[in-house]
Amino acid sequence: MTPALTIAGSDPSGGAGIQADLKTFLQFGVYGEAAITLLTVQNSQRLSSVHVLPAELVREQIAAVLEDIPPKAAKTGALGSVEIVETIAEIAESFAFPLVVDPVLIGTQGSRLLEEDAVRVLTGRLIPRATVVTPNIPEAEALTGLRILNAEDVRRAAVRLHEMGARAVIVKGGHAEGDPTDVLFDGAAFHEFSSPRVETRHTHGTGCTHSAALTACLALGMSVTDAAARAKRFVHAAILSNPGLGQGRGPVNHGCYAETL
Ligand code: PXL
Repeated sequence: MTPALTIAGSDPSGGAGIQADLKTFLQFGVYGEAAITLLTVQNSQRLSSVHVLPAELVREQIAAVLEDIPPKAAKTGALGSVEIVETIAEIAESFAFPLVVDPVLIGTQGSRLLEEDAVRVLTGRLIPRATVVTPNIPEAEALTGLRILNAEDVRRAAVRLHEMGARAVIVKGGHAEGDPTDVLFDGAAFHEFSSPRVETRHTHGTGCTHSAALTACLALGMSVTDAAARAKRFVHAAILSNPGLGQGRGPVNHGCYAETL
């Protein structure tokens, strides 16, 4: 089995964070490893608290994994603090495998999952280490300072994030109007991946599920373009077949692999 590592926060309701990542990895036949950065207390209706772990503990978890079962790809999700972002940026210099940076700033419930000051460290230190960075539109705006109102703005933000040092950028289109289009820029060309919009409130964990599927595909040796197409199809199927759980913004179906073949 091919191992992959997630460095992310815990969502006890199972929709987002490491829980979403591990379920998604397994769907691709990938062996999941998880270094935890923070604990949230949340369900589909509310997020009541966030408890960020000491950066040293995050460093030790990653070191333990790397020395024994080194992954073929890794992803980062919610990172919590400046110190954790700095620690991962430092360790990532020696990663011999692709790194997906999902620049989680604010959770589905509107709470900050990364200190405001950490945005500067994320753009200055971690994004330059990313094989792929996967912002949604609000995250792309926060990271670049650009307003994104149309398709041209999306491309401009993708170019800006590439200039910051990410080898490739996927700006996810779910927050725009109409059918969502993900835009991939790899420094040479733009690629677009579209799917029909699904009208549902059950979208909790879409971002995590997307970056986990992307990471699994990279771990399996796919190109970034193929992995981006696959991750897009997986998230669409996961939303479409959501299990209808929860009284608020319920989770997607992480077990939808068969529907994407
Ligand atoms: O979707 C971003 C995200 C990441 N990580 C954790 C989360 C969320 C959203 O709620 O809870 C732990």
